Amino acid sequence: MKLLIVIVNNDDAKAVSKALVKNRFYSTKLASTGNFLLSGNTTMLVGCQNEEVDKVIEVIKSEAHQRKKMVTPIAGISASLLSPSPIEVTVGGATIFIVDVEKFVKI
Ligand code: 2BA
Repeated sequence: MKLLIVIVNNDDAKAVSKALVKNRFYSTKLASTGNFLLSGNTTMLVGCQNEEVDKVIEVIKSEAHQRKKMVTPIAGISASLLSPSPIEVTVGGATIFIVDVEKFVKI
């Protein structure tokens, strides 16, 4: 079994959630904050069988699209390290960590 830790932009979170449910995958959503932009994103925990990992990634990919955005670092670490001028960052898409699950129980 695998656990996918999926970080998606809040703009894509609803569509990704719906697509996961539609494809019968179980998931848990956590409100999270990106440390660079300090803007809200959504972290999803998706537990699935090893052979389902590619399908989960495909479902996420179909709903989370990368796009470029100009942002001005105004707060937090990025603001103190970078110039105050707007910078281009890639937002959207998904960042996915895939980890082995040693044991899974539901009681
Ligand atoms: P944030 O940390 O707010 O980062 C938002 C976007 O800003 C990133 O998009 C990337 O395009 C840019 N960025 C982040 N750190 C940067 C840096 N040190 N220098 C220049 N540009 C930087 P994504 O890479 O798509 O990441 C989206 C969100 O996924 C991140 O939000 C963070 O919450 C999470 N994330 C991405 N990579 C991670 C990692 N290796 N570990 C933990 N969380 C990660």
